[in-house]
Amino acid sequence: MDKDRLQDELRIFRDRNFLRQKLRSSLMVYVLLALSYLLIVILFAVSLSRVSMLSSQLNEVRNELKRNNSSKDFKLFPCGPEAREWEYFGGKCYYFSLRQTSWQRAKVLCGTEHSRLAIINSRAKQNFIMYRTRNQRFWIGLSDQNSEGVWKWIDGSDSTPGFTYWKEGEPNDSDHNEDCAHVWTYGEWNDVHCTYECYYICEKPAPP
Ligand SMILES: *[C@@H]1O[C@H](CO)[C@@H](O)[C@H](O)[C@H]1NC(C)=O
Ligand SMILES: *[C@@H]1O[C@H](CO)[C@@H](O)[C@H](O)[C@H]1NC(C)=O
Ligand SMILES: *[C@@H]1O[C@H](CO)[C@@H](O)[C@H](O)[C@H]1NC(C)=O
Ligand SMILES: [Ca+2]
Ligand SMILES: [Ca+2]
Repeated sequence: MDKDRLQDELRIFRDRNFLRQKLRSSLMVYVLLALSYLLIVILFAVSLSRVSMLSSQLNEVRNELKRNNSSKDFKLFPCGPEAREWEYFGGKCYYFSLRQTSWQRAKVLCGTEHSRLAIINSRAKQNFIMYRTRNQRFWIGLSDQNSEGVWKWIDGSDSTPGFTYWKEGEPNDSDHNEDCAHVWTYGEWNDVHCTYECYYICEKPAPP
């Protein structure tokens, strides 16, 4: 009887021990699983940050290339690489038209390009324009349409107190009907009918 009980207890003890061992080993497995999971997550995070670092570096190089390119372009084309028909002078950009039209139409056409007919208010600008126009007739932003004999620039400023470069004997208001000004031979200014058709010069500030 006693021996039986002893054996029983021994068996129970063994069972318990076996159970504990089983529990311990499965716990071990879980811990290992958790650890490997953690490792995978860490590896993934590290590789992700590597990739994003690489792509940001790539972006930087690309931006630098773009900057280099555009700065080179801006040295060659200060009015913008997309506006190569505009010529730079003294902080402004000038367009010398290839078509001839009336003064009024020229004014509108400059407006559609976010510019206005050129205002010549210095000898330097006059030199630049006369060199470029080579004795061809080009409208400038000067007229006496509002008040005969009172020549005003297109920005509303009076022309008389400032720089002028009229041809000798001009403005002569021929036929009492010459109210718009263009540059002519040697870049000198002349008044002519506003419906006369000639080239024109647009002017706008250079991009920053
Ligand atoms: C951009 O230009 C600078 C100097 O002009 C040069 O040092 C740099 O290497 C260039 N960068 C690239 C990406 O070409
Ligand atoms: C830089 O300019 C060169 C040629 O001028 C062109 O081939 C290249 O695609 C440009 N790069 C960028 C990033 O605009
Ligand atoms: C007046 O100016 C016009 C040009 O606009 C010219 O053809 C004409 O000969 C000039 N008239 C006189 C009298 O100078
Ligand atoms: Ca006139
Ligand atoms: Ca005239």
